[in-house]
Order: sequence, then structure tokens, then C-alpha cells
Amino acid sequence: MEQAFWKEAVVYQIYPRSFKDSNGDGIGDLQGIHSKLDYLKELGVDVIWLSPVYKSPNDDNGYDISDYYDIMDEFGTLQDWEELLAGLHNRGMKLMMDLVVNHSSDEHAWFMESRSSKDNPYRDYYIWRPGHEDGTAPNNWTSFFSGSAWQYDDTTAEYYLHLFTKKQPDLNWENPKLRQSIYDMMTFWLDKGVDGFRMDVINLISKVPGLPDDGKEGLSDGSPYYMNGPRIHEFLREMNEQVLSKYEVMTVGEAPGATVEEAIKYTGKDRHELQMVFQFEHMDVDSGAEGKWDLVPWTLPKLREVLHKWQTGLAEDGWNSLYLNNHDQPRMVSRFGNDKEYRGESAKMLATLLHTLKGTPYIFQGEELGMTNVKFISIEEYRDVEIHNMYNEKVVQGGADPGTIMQAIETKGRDNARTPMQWNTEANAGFTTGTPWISVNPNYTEINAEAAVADPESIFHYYRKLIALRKQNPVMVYGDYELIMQDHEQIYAYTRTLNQEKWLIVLNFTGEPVMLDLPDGLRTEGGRLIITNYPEDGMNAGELRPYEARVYSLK
Ligand code: ISL
Ligand code: CA
Repeated sequence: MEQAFWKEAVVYQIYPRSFKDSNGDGIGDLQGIHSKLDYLKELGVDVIWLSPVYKSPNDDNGYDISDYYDIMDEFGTLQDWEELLAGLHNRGMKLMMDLVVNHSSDEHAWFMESRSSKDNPYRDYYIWRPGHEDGTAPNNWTSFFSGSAWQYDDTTAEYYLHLFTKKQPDLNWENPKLRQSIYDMMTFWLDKGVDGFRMDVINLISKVPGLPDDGKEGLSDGSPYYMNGPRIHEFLREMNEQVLSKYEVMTVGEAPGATVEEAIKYTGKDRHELQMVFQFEHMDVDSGAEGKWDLVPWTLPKLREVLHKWQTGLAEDGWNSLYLNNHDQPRMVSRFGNDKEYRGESAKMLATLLHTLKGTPYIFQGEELGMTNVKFISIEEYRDVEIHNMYNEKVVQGGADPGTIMQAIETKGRDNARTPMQWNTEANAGFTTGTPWISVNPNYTEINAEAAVADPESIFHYYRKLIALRKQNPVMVYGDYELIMQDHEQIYAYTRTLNQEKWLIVLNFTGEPVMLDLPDGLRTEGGRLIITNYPEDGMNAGELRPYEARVYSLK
């Protein structure tokens, strides 16, 4: 297996709006991030991925960009950004920028030109179509954020496509001029010294020509016509050839709906596309047929089946990214662990999984503190456009039971991840001296960075140890993964092997003690315990305590 920095790295995602406010306006900003670089250095992460900081009217918190060459006013200036980059580089860390090029903001100059007339030179930077004669939209595709993916525009009496909100018109990648504009913009940032890109919904940029739909009456899922579309690999290779190949960069493509087969094409070593993708299959284990808001319980066998499929699927070629939460997902300890009596144990157990599977681990801000989901009492307290559009569609228009929908939001809503980072026990968790743009989770008095850093047994220090172990043990990065105890209902167990080194990882995914019956040929006796989330005394070789995690180096 070829060695590479990006395989050995641990990435930390910052959602700037919620990380640290430096000027009391209630919104996190670049100077705020800068003031916390030593904290990140202490944790030991190698790369920071910044969610978008470009100019934006913030319909979707920066994922709607109105100027790709400048910084959002609320976050600071280009100078602040340069200083942040230097601060990271001085500490030996790298910076990965978010690249949002499936769509822009409707307030981007390109779109304002594009909508102004049918013969404007920028018209074809976006996807315009006339409606049907009966006045309906060009096709029946739904937007990810409720309703139709088409918006009628009076000026030219045509519709434009928006897979996300109507303030996020899709860019037209069929147009070579648009592609060149994107490559120029990427080059601008790379020349400034950025170390890589996380590419937002990059596998949606190629749509099937003619924009067909499934022919059903009413709105319907159009994803078969734009997920991993016909020209996606061609576009990525072109981007690689024209831009990425000229720099030493790290790349990860967000790829909802990517299968293992597709992921090998995106990340295979001779493909010259991307280094890794964020796949979503394991994020669907608690969704029913109606999608993410249709809550069903997840089970360990289901979660393991997906993770195992990706581990083995990319074993020979391609590379996994490892994550259990990000700014779009609920908090992992609330979702896959226990955020009450076993918060510490289960957060550490899940961390053990993320850092001992094969792939590059991604930590989302606050995960290292075991931050939890939030429960807001009223819909007004939520800020996310996805939540509000859905609530409006289902409750206000559709008459659904508000209690049921509020429960779905508490469980799956994106704002769970977006409450302010909990720094200390001061007002607003030390995030801001003003009024935060979204309320702080009241549990900050207990869960906060200051307390975690001071406590050697904290989740924070467990992450620090895992990250440090990765630097010393190539087996964690390059070792082959092999599943054991395939059908166990409570325990996820596997080995990692590199040359003479063999590690055994055993993880109890439940709040109950469970017998540990290792298969023949695997013995922990004589081995070395590398890390565990419980004090070592009281450890029983034949039993795992609730959420117990152990990593052994076997003899
Ligand atoms: O969040 C999701 C599920 O609720 C996903 O469907 C999400 O919209 C999808 O993964 C794309 O996410 C990315 O692009 C969106 C943006 O809102 C997300 O924050 C971003 O991560 C549009 O840019
Ligand atoms: Ca601020």
C-alpha cells in the first residue's frame, strides 16, 4: 500500500459560524478560530477543514456563495484568512477549504447576469429551461430541501434548477466556460497556499442530458439523473489535470449516493480524480423508506454491515474517509452511543472505532468533548433552512402532527451539530460575549473544553492519545482490516495487520456488560493493551463492560 500524508492525517472540521466569536456579534469568525489554534495543536490534528468562509448571504450558512474570491463579512477579511493560514502553517497544520461548486448563491454576479436575459454571456452558467405548456416545472425533481427543484423567474419567463434552496441555483458543468471559471478560482486559492479541498456534493455536478424524470405524477426523487452522473468522472479528471495535479493537495469529495463501485472510480490510485469520498450509506442506517426524517432504530449488525462493506470494498484500491458526524448530522454520541449515563464511555468507544478502522478519520468540532444533540422546545429556536422548509411542508402545509415532526428534528436535525462550541462555564459557554446566533446547549456547564483539557481521563485526552498512537503505529493507518465475530449482536470486533504487527479491536456497542468469546487462534494473553476507555483495574478478560473498547497488540 502506497504511503501518503493524507492517509496518515487526522482531519478536524470547523463550522466557523459556531466555533468561536472574537468580536461579540454572536457569530463565530476567523479571528476566533485563530485564537484556538493552540487548542487544536494540543489535540494533535494535522489538517483543519473549514466549512465555507466565502462571501455569502447565508441562506444555507455559507453553502450559498456570492463571491468565491472573498471572505464573508461576518467572518472577517482576506487578511484575517491569510493570518489564519499562516497560524496553521506555523504550527505544522494544514488547511483544507470547502469547495462548493455544484451551485452558487443567487446573489452571485454570474447568476445576476444569467437571469437578466436569455442571450447574456452568463446565461449558460446555470441550468435554465422553459416550463411545460400547462405551466408546470420542466421536470418533477424534488429539491433536497423540500418542494420542487425548479424556480420560475419572471425576467425571462423560464425556470432555473436548484437541487438545494431556491437561493442555491445549480451551476451548469456542461458549459466549458463555467468549468474554466471554477478551475481559475481553485488555482487562486491554491496559489495562496491552501492545502486541499473538501468538495461539496461533487458527485451531483453532472446531470443526465435532457434532464429526464421518472414520469410519475407530482414531485419525485430525481437523484438517478444527477447522482454520479454521466460526465462526472470526465469532469473530475479534467479538474485534476488542470488544477489539482499541479499542487500537493488533499482532496475529499462529498458523495451522497456513492456506492463502493463508484467510490473506487473516484478514489482509485490510477484514476486521477480524488483521494477519498464521504459516502453516506452508514448515515442511512436509522432512516426508513421515507428518508432521513422517517426514524427507524439502527442496529449494530446493520451499521457493521455497511462499514465492513466499505472496509473490504476499498481494501485493494481507493481509500476510506471515516466519520460518524459532521455539520449536517446529529451528534454521534447521541445517535450511536449513550449521551446520558455512558456519555464518556460511549464517546470514547466510537472514537476508538473511527481511529482504528482503515481510512482517514474526520473529527467534527465538539466531538472530542462528547458534545450532544440539543432539544429546542419551539421551532423558532432552530435556524437551519432544511429544518424550516421541512417543517413548513409537513406541518404548516401538510397538517402533520407537530410533536412527531419536532421529535424527528431533535433526532436528526442539522442544528444538533451547529450549537456553539462549548469552551468553558462562562455565559454562552465562552463562545461569545454577545447573543449567539443559535442557542447554546445548556449542558455546557458540564461539557466544555476547559474542563476536558483539565481532566486527564476526559474524552478530549482519549482523542489526543488515539491521534498520537496513529503517529507511532503504521498498523493503524496501513494495516489490513479483517472482521471477526461476524454475527455478534453487541460487539464489533476486527483485527488490523501489518507485517508482524497484529492488533485486535473489540467494541461493545451496548449499555450492558457482554461476554467476550474470542474465536480460536486469537488470544489476548501475552499481548499488550494499547488503549482502553475504562480504568485497567477491574478489567475482566472474558467480559466487556458497557460501551467498553479495547485495542490489543497481539503476540
Ligand atoms: O444534510 C443532508 C441531509 O439532511 C444532506 O442531504 C445534505 O444536504 C447533503 O449531504 C449535501 O450537503 C452539503 O451540501 C448542502 C449543504 O447544505 C450541506 O451543509 C453540505 O454539507 C448544499 O450545499
Ligand atoms: Ca464574530
